[in-house]
Amino acid sequence: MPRAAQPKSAKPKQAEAEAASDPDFELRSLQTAHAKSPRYKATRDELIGFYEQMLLIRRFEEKAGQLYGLGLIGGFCHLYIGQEAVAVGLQSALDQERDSVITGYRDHGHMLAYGLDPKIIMAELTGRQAGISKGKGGSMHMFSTEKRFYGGHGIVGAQVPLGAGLAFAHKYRGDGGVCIAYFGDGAANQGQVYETFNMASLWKLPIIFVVEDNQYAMGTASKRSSAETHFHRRGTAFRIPGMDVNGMDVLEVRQAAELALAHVRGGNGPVLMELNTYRYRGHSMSDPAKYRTRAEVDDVREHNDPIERAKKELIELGESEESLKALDKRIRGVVGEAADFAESSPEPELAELYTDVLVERG
Ligand SMILES: Cc1ncc(C[n+]2csc(CCOP(=O)(O)OP(=O)(O)O)c2C)c(N)n1
Ligand SMILES: [Mg+2]
Repeated sequence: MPRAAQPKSAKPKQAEAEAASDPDFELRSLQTAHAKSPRYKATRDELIGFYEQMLLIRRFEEKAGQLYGLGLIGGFCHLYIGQEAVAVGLQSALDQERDSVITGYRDHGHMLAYGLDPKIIMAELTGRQAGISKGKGGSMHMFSTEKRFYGGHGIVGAQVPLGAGLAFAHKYRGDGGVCIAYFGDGAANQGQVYETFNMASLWKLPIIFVVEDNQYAMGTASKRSSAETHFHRRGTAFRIPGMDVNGMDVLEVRQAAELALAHVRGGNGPVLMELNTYRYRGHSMSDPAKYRTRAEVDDVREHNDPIERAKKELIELGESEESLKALDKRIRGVVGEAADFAESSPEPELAELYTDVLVERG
């Protein structure tokens, strides 16, 4: 016997009424929606694209590590290995014509995920004229106004208020853009972050705050430094909705990014996303990594690697091991060419020392 037809609007109405009487509904709504449908339904081609970008970041970073060891890269160098799914999942959802991105010093992956040429990034790392910052910035100070990538910042947390400034500009100009401001679990304990949360929420700025929780700030585990390690809850006092996302699964990151972007583009103000991830290498190239065991790192590599996860899914979708091997070979070629380009490019002219420098007159 057919069941009595339910009036279609009954359930949503009830939910709406419940939501209206719950002052904190908005704060949880994105996380609730995310938990219901956490993974992006990618076509095989899309998943290959994500895989390729993550692999490019990994191979690029491995090469950067080698060049550093050979003395071809000087200064600080913070590698992104392990965190690839975060930048790729989030930035693949952006509209590159209008959105902007800002991050800290662990920035090579974000630039590659934005489609910037590996050659000019590697040339910057090796301090060459052809580098994206004319060889004067190095690893931590990469910048491209053309691509709306605003750095590359060495002062922990400084990019967060700057990101709010970028978001303010989007709103002021009415260009429809959204800013993604990335920062670490360590930076999340800074005062300026919360001053920014307040202003951004008060002014309903189009910004997504992304905490890349890679579980360590230099040698300190987040649980040793942070009273609240559920970073997505930290916007609650400023009425910023939070999302808790598996940063080791590119499809989950992409899906969460879409929800967050729709919320922000709808004029509802900021979202705070916690991306749970892990860095395999030391904090920087000069980190002896005595604060954790080899077994801990190996365990994540073996069971939770974002690239291996995507590869397994591609094979399940019918992609052959051979074609994935060929893809890896091609990416190694691209990275090799970037390294050759960087090594054979000239250093900046001495006159370059006097360009793009801010001098205050007394
Ligand atoms: C204001 C400031 N304080 C301290 C430092 C030194 N420092 C550089 S990186 C870092 C740790 C930051 O960790 P986190 O925010 O978790 O980012 P991650 O390195 O893990 O990406 C510290 C303390 C700095 N650069 N700036
Ligand atoms: Mg960290």
